[in-house]
Amino acid sequence: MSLTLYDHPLSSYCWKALIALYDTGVAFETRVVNLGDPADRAAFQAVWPLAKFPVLRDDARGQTVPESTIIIDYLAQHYPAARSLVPADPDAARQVRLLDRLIDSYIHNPFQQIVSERLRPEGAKDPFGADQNRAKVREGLDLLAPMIAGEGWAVGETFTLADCAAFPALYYADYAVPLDAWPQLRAYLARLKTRPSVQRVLAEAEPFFQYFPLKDG
Ligand SMILES: N[C@@H](CCC(=O)N[C@@H](CS)C(=O)NCC(=O)O)C(=O)O
Repeated sequence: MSLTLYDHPLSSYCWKALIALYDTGVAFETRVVNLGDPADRAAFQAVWPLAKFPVLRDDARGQTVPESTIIIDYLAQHYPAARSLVPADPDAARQVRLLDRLIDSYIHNPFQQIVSERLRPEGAKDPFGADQNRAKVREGLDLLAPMIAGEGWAVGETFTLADCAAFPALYYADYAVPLDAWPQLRAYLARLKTRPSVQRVLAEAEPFFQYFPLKDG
């Protein structure tokens, strides 16, 4: 197998890459990384020093590709089945990439900080910081909502990188900042959940969900 994805089934950024792979049918195998195991962490650091997943290894092309957005861009460039994830039209591609950046920067990343705060040990909690990040997520949702006002996917009728980015960000953010105030995003999330690639990612994560720190609110 040429493609290996270093991942973890609960990792929101891995979901983004997995949705792209499942949706396009590009063949790959997964290498689940246990960052809590020093040997496994060291092995992963040898692949990518930051030890952040997902990372895609393409043995056929001799490439190691970190960062979820770059992985999807890479698949779209080099694997014909994945071409539609980034539109050929430059203006449409720019809109897809813009949404991807906005979603990651202003929803997904501050959400991650809320999770990090929850995982801090007693005595090192930072509820003020968590509230600030909740406010950032709200700002991100305010920004995104009018951009996803239609009935289709994030940019037109084709499922793209922007949709791969949107699902994990909205799904997880909903636990920290319920989407009820953004009905168009709630409806979009429901549409995303009908996608078989998304359903597969959710099913694979299910056994691990007990470890998600915000699952009980
Ligand atoms: N910008 C990166 C973010 C990757 C990231 O934050 N991954 C998280 C999992 S969702 C991770 O590896 N966390 C482990 C750690 O930070 O130690 C991407 O888009 O791939």
